[in-house]
Amino acid sequence: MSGRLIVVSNRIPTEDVPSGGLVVALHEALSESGGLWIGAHPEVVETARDGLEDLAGNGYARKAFRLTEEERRSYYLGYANSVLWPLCHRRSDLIEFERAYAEGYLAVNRRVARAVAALAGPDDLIWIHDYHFLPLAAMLRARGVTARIGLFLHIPFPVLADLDALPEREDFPGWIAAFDVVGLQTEADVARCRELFRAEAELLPDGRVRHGGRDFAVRAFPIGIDTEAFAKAAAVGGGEWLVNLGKREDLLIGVDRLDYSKGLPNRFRAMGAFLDGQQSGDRRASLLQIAPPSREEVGAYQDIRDELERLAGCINGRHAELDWTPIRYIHRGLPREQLAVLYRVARVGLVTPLADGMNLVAKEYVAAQDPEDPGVLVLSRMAGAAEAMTEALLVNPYDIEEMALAIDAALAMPLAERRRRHRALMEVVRDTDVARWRRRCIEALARAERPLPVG
Ligand code: GDG
Repeated sequence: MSGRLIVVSNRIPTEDVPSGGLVVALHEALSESGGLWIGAHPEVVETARDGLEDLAGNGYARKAFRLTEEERRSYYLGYANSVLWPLCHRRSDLIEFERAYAEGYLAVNRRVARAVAALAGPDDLIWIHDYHFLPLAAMLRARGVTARIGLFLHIPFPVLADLDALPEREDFPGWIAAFDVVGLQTEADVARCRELFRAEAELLPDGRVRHGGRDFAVRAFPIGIDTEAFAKAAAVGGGEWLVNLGKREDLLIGVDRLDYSKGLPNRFRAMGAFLDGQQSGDRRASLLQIAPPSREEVGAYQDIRDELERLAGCINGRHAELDWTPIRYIHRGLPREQLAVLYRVARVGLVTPLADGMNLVAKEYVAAQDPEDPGVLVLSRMAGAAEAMTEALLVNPYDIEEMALAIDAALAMPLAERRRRHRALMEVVRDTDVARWRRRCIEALARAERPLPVG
């Protein structure tokens, strides 16, 4: 690679050695190639300012753009998380519009475009992450940037019909077409993206799309985790209390940011339905749900929290005994090492989103298992992960009864079948390891033809 790698993402690590799968993968990519990472400064400022501020970096440069409180509301909480997030997750009913949202979103993207255009050379690879920066490539092109620009969209590509709920519907195809490589999580996402362009662009025989005089590629790059590191962390063991937790009862585990896309209320209902069908002599099964808070300033996130607390109270009220509570719901994050061990102790991993770009928890659960005596993954068909992880027990997250039956089947599954399914799932997890994912994405971008200047 002759130029630098320039990564743009909303979140940028501020610590020396970052944690978290994606952040680690990007950190490694940049450490290898000595590039530059641009993201939002974690603290807001009084008045908007242009340019980038240097953050302490280790082996590569980190630079941050600043947001005002108003921009955090309009760009981040507003347009990104109250318009684009529900739109892409098929929840247009939860979209909240304010004129200021689109204005703030575009203004922040323009400011980032000015800063990136000022420092990007023609041989650099610009790799942009997620729905916070959809118009960024178009803005960079308008400023004459000829470098290769890639997008990786971590969330589902929107369904064509849903796009009508976007006030910027007319501009959307032009935003996407300004990238050279549009990286998506699954083949289903690729199909949705191509459907958008089928009517208004030319689909080339080599799979690329020709729109507005330029060609770009749309490809699936399923993301994964740092498999070996996670498996190792899980195998360390977590002390006596954890082992006992697993021995006393059959543990089911769920780990999700508290987000309406993750299907938590239906998961609780399915657990309730499963318990309803249990006989009094049956071994006890309980669900440990870890759901750290997320985007709490957005109304829809407060609603889901209330709903979940009500449901947990209701199901526990019906089934709990003096020495046993069937649903343990922890509304706070746990350290990563503890999560890894809990996954391993749990006999069933419940991953039942209503919509999800990929879902890394599904992969973490599989990687954490003891291959000799693995637990069972119950996985929603609506998660991107389900496209390849077909040896999980796949369920429809809207069908409470089916999920209750899957819980039953998972707890009763014989060892030989558990091992066979786990082997197959582990192959998928290894094949999509985050280091491989990152290499595939960057290679595709490096191989893309250099775009011609606009105009
Ligand atoms: C977006 C897309 C896509 C969760 N609770 C705790 C904790 N976590 C960690 C998990 C996992 C990560 O957060 C969540 O990743 P997911 O993939 O499940 O979901 P999103 O946050 O919605 O991520 C998604 C992903 O981007 C990557 O492209 O897969 O579809 O929506 O790693 O373990 N970590 C710790 N404590 C917690 O309590 N330490």
